Amino acid sequence: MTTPDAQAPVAIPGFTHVYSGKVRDLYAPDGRDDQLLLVASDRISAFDFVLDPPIPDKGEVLTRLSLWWFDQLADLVPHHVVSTDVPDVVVGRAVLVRRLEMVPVECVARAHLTGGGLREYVADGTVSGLALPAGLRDGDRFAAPLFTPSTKAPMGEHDEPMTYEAVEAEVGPELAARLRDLTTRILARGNEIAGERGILIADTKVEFGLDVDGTVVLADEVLTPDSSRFWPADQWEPGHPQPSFDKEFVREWLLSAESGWDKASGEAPPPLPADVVERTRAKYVEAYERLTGQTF
Ligand code: PZK
Repeated sequence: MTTPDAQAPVAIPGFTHVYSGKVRDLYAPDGRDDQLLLVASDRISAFDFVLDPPIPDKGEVLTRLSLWWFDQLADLVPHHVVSTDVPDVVVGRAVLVRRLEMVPVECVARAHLTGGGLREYVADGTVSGLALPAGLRDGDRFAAPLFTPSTKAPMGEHDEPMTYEAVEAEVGPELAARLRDLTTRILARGNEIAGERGILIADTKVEFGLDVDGTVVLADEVLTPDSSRFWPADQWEPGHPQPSFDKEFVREWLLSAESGWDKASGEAPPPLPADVVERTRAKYVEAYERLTGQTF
């Protein structure tokens, strides 16, 4: 007998489940092919594992944050949201969206040097093939956000960095230039706003689609802690890895002796203790409230 999955996608009347990522689920409305229902679960991932238990309200916090950002970005780019009038079982954590032809490139922008960008810089002195000055440290800010696209790998595999020329070859030079311009502007705008509220957005991944007349539309979720690295501005100190705004307690506990987990074992991590779950929930709510100025 197998253990029932407490975090499996729910049945939604009038919709058919079509796909699940680590933390989100996608449904199609029965009888129409021009829309999708995007559901943010309370699942959380760390070190490439989906953890147990879920973080209460995470899906709703991230959905509301993403909706708020779409509005902040509306003068830069149209977005895919049609309605938040969704079935009761997913109310608050789902949006009905326009079904688009998705652009087959992960559009990443980096405002700070860290993660995969840092690894390339240390190896080659470049980020996404662009030569950078010597002596940059983990966490340093670039003069302007860099476009560092990657391939869309199937789930379970890792996205691979793509050069800008590879994006041009994939989608054509005109669309490639539009994706670069939009992705870097979205992060620049995000940081203008977040900076005033004590949060740095080190990098972000956005997805675009094309509507029926070829207009580039911002899809998926935008500028959430799941799609971006949020750092507390008051603790920013280049030269070492920065504390993660949302998953700091999760990662710290998993790597501590207390969890009994060995990251190198390949085994699934143990269930998170209640206080780690509660403190993590509080960080998502804090990010939402600081950014939007609204009470969750
Ligand atoms: C689409 N994803 C990723 C997101 C998942 C998977 N507006 C759209 N039109 C067509 N396709 C997509 C979107 C959007 N957004 C997004 N895959 C397809 C994804 C959430 C949950 F399981």
